[in-house]
Amino acid sequence: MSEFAKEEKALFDAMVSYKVPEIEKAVEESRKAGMPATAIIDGLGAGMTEVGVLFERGKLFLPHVLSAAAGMKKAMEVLEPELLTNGEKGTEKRSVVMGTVEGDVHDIGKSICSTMLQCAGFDVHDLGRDVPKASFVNEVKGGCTYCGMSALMTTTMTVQKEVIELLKEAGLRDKTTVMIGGAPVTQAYADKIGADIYGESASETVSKAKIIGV
Ligand code: B12
Repeated sequence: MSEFAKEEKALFDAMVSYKVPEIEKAVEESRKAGMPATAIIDGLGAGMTEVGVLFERGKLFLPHVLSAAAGMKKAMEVLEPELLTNGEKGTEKRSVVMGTVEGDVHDIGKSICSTMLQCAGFDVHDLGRDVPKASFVNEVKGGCTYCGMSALMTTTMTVQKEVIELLKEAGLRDKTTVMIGGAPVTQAYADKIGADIYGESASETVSKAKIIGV
């Protein structure tokens, strides 16, 4: 059992309550208990995933999801300075372009991954959401050696494959480590479209990016 099991549960429960003050309180309590910021983010992320499940089952509605997302955003704002000062300082920063693909506005999970990568010492160019395919390619041309794409819908995950094709056409595929993620994405899909890294969570993304990379 984790040293911070009590705090993990409190963070999870606060997210599921979708109430911003509850989320802020759980974050504050966890910090007081000495829980590392990355672990707090993982705890909140697990709660946000549960919010997604409850939404799908019709147990929560859109305003609840948006409120939970607002709580997550506030928590990230509070934790970010701590994460950045604790960040590992690599001798040479590896640049990553991150974005949610064209046609898709879901950006909570992508933003968590961006922050965690930044904290691990990567130079992150986060283009936001609904990012045109060409913008990923342009960032790679500009020097990013990692291309991270998030897709939360079965209708938009195909765009990840299309960007890989564009990278190939531009002769950049071999110079790029392609990372993909988002709820409908799987390792099998990553293998099928020829991505280098599949990240199920932000922490998994960071540990894989540290090992695998051009
Ligand atoms: C929150 C949410 C919204 C919010 C988004 C707010 C925001 N700023 O992001 C709002 C309300 C705006 C929204 C809108 C819509 N949504 Co919505 N939404 C969700 C919900 C409930 C949760 C998503 C989420 O934030 N999860 C929590 C985060 C922490 O998890 P995550 O994103 O998976 O990220 C983790 C990993 O996947 C990974 N990861 C993520 N990105 C990346 C990237 C890389 C490179 C790597 C390596 C790893 C990685 O690490 C992350 C951290 O651990 C999901 C349900 C679900 N189960 O996913 C539906 C869901 C994704 N939405 C859905 C739909 C249909 C829509 C709408 C079309 C609804 C509508 N009819 O208008 C619109 C989309 C419009 C558009 N063009 O994009 C469907 C998609 C169905 C499908 N086709 O596949 C879902 C599955 C709900 C459902 N069952 O119906 N939504």
